[in-house]
Amino acid sequence: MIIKGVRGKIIKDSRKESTIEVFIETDVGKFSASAPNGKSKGKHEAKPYVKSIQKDIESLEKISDYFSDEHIEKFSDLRRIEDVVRGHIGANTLFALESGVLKALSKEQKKEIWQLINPGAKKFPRFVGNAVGGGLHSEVPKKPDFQEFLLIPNTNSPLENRKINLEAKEKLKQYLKEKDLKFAEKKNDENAWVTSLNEKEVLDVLTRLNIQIGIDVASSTFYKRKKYHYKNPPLDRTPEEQMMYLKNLIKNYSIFYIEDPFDEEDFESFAKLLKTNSESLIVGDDLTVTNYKRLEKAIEMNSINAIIIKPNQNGSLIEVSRVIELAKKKGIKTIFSHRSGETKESILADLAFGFGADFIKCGITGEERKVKIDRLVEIEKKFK
Ligand code: 2PG
Ligand code: MG
Repeated sequence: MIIKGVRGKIIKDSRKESTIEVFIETDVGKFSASAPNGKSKGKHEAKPYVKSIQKDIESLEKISDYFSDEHIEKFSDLRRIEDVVRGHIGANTLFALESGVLKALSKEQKKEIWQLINPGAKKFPRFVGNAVGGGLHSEVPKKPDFQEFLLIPNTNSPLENRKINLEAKEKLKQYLKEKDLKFAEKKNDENAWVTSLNEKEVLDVLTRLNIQIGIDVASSTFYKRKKYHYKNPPLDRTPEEQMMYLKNLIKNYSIFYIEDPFDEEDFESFAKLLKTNSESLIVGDDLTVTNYKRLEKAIEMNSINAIIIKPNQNGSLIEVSRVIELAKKKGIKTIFSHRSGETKESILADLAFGFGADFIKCGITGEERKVKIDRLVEIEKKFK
């Protein structure tokens, strides 16, 4: 497959913020793909754009002619694209570009995108669905300090996963109405329920559902000057107090999945928590930012037993595949994840399935989340 030209365009994500869509013209047709946008970003994530979206678009157009020298035949040939663009574009632009290239390749070779990664893929990821939200993703004055309350049905069937989470989210609406007098049926950035309850109260509500529970503490967003600053209710916790608090929550609510329980630099506290709570998933997101070196450090220090994979935290899909390979080799579970600002791009589902992810975190409702869930259901149908 030969790329004849490339260009970019600014589009709006689900939060109405600007992101990039990349268009490529090839000898087998025209394709496009877009990248999502994070809000509670890790400090060590790759930069989404070198200087700005507009500047990345201009750079893409300047190097557009250089792609035609490269014959792209398989997933690993993306390396050649990366050689051409190195230093010229940021992670979001690169991810959108490589996604477009995979779409073209899939058309040329009459294969599904996931087949380009692993033609023998057969394991479906379990869903991690954001049902109730707080933190940076919910713009109301009173809310839980934790960013996400997640439902993780215990099934590998996307069809069943989708059904269970949709029904659970409807039930939650009722339960929240009963418990939260301020509940207004509003949804946040990721289409999760907005509530004025605090995290303990939300967890009380969630336990009524009988589904495994996860939380994304996103704790770097409220860690300053060596303390975690809670607002609901107001209380500052030292890292030791944070440890005690989380251990109690894990025990009292049988929490199965805990993402970013400590600040993004605190590999040690992650390790202490994992030591006593290895039956739960201790998940790195801002800690590891889909970065090979940071995963190596987390492995060396025994900080995590699960890692969030967000392709646009890194940009390079070749690097993403190295990160996954290392995680798998070390028995670390992988969770492919959307961003809080999403687009109607469904490629995350193909990547998660192709790479044999253990979980996929892509919300429960909202058009931008639904396309990814539905794509997994579609892949599942082909196996029946
Ligand atoms: C997270 C993500 C997605 P953001 O923290 O896990 O849920 O949020 O995209 O804002 O970084
Ligand atoms: Mg996170």
